[in-house]
Amino acid sequence: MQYQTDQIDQTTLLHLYKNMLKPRLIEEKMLVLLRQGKISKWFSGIGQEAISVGVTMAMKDEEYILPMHRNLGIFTTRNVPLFRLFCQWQGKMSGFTKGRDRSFHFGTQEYKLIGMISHLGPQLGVADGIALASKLKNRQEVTAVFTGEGGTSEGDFHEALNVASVWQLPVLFCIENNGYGLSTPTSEQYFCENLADRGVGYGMESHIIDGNNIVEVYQKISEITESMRQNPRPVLIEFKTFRMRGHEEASGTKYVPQDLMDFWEQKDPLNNFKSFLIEQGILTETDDDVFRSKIKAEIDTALDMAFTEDAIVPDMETELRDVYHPFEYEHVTHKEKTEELRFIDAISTGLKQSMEKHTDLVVMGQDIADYGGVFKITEGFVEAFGKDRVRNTPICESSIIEVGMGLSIANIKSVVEMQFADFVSSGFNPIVNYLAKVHYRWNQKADVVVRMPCGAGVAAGPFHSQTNEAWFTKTPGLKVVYPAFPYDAKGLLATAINDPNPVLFFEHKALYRTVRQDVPTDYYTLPFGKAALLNEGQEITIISYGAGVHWAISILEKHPNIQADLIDLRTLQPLDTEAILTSVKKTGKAIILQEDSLFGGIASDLSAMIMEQCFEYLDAPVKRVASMETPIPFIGQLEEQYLPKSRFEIELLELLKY
Ligand SMILES: Cc1ncc(C[n+]2csc(CCOP(=O)(O)OP(=O)(O)O)c2C)c(N)n1
Repeated sequence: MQYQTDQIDQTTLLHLYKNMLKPRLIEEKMLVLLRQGKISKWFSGIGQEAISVGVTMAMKDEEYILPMHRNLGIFTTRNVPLFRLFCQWQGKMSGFTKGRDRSFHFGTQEYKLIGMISHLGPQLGVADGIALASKLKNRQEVTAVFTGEGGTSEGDFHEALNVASVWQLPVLFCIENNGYGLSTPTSEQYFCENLADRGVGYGMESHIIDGNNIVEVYQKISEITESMRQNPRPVLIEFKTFRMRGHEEASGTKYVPQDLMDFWEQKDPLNNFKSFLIEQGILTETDDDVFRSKIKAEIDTALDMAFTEDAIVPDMETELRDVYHPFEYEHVTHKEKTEELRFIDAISTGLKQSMEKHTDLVVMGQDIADYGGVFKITEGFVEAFGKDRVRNTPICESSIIEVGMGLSIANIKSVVEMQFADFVSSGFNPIVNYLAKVHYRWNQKADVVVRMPCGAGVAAGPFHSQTNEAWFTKTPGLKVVYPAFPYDAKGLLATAINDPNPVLFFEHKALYRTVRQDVPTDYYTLPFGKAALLNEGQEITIISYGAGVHWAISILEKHPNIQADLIDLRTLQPLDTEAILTSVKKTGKAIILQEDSLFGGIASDLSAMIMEQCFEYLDAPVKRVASMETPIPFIGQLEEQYLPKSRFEIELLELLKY
């Protein structure tokens, strides 16, 4: 192996060596512990250390790195204490996830390392978000993110590279091409010669680097990152390397031809570099022995401490408390002055006032900048706040939600507009797996609001009419808001933006231009978890939200003699259970009206909750009324039949007679 060391001093060369030696020795120890049954699983990075170490040493401490499961060398080079790492792997309290997630699935702001989620791809978009924050704050910083060659087949890879290049974000995309993705060889993973060639398609500079040559990695990445700091842009690197052990230890390497193993064994990054340093007189065997015994002693001490630390004692309260980032709701009251606003205007003004209040809040979405969004909610925003903060995005829901996550890591709030709530399915993974779980996993806020123009009644067919709140209400870690009136929409949107947790904010399209109300002119907030009692009566409790509230109102207007409590839930997570239970205990009858089709919707949970907690008070079975169990049809008469409005009237009258 050739090493071009003219520009690197001897201290740095030794540093590079020691930094590779440490993860190697830790791994060797882990393999022993694995055989002894003392640890459960191990993903080996043996043979790939030069990439982790070389890149990390080329980065500045304040710059973020997003590593994968084979990047132990990144953690050790950033000097994460071994005791904490071992506690993390052992699921101990002094680890990074309180026993809630395993191996390298954690992040730490202290060391500016943002670990992966199992799904591999999402962190590529998260890196875009962190880099966007650097760019917006004019910090000359690079963000480095890692993926295996297998992970490059995921859509997240394409989306993240595309966004980074359209927005010219300073992201160093590092592909570790180690020959296999689990058992899949590269020939079954992609159909081009080099993955670096993909850079051309993104208009992105790219390089191929020998991932087993520590000097080449360090030298080239140092040059590239320095140039990226001066001239912010994304760069794609393909590191050629090889996975010397199984995908994880238990799965072995039977499918790897022996000659490949032998070939790469010769290219071992640590052994080769050691020989070179010895040849050059920079290192002696004695020095090496000293380094090794020092590192081994450090490993043994840290392991002893980690093994002796008490096991975590489960406590339900702690587990539940950590699902959400703490949020102290601040009630901002408004002055007397009001203006009559349509639902859509209330959202637009609310968003605008929040942009004024939070001066670095960023909004992102398709066509939201000069065009003002398909519903015109952000019309005029570019003039008011500029294109940095009002960002048109390519069509890439996953990536943009991941960007929101990255901004949050860098302490910037964001609001992401789904053009239609239906399209959130293309960004589903980062919402339910990244944003929803990140606080519980490692105490990181996901300060992102996803605006969801939803709902039927506008003859828009199966892909522009869904009300898909149930996809999210069942996922711990998310908050779900669903206003029915302009006043609520404006105040709740302000709260959603103040709240540092991920919030799905549903806006029913059929209400946008049909519902008007006097709305306070200035900024105000409304609390989550507080339903509105819109009508009071002794006979029955009607529970609904969104457009359902308006259907219920119109039926009550048609039957003025019905004495009903009408509860508008306003937020579904958190849910105002007290308002529901108090009302049902008074009336003894409950009917729940939901626009979504019945099975698995929130009405089913409300019904179960009422049965469990109000059984002795009930005079009739709890009734759920919802849409048909079909996709949403297009033409008016089919849609009307699908929706529950007319069935609601019949069921309500039936239940009253019970
Ligand atoms: C979305 C998703 N699909 C499948 C898996 C299972 N899986 C975990 S790692 C892996 C192989 C990854 O290969 P590569 O990206 O090349 O990284 P390497 O393990 O080789 O370092 C697979 C298939 C996963 N974690 N996530």
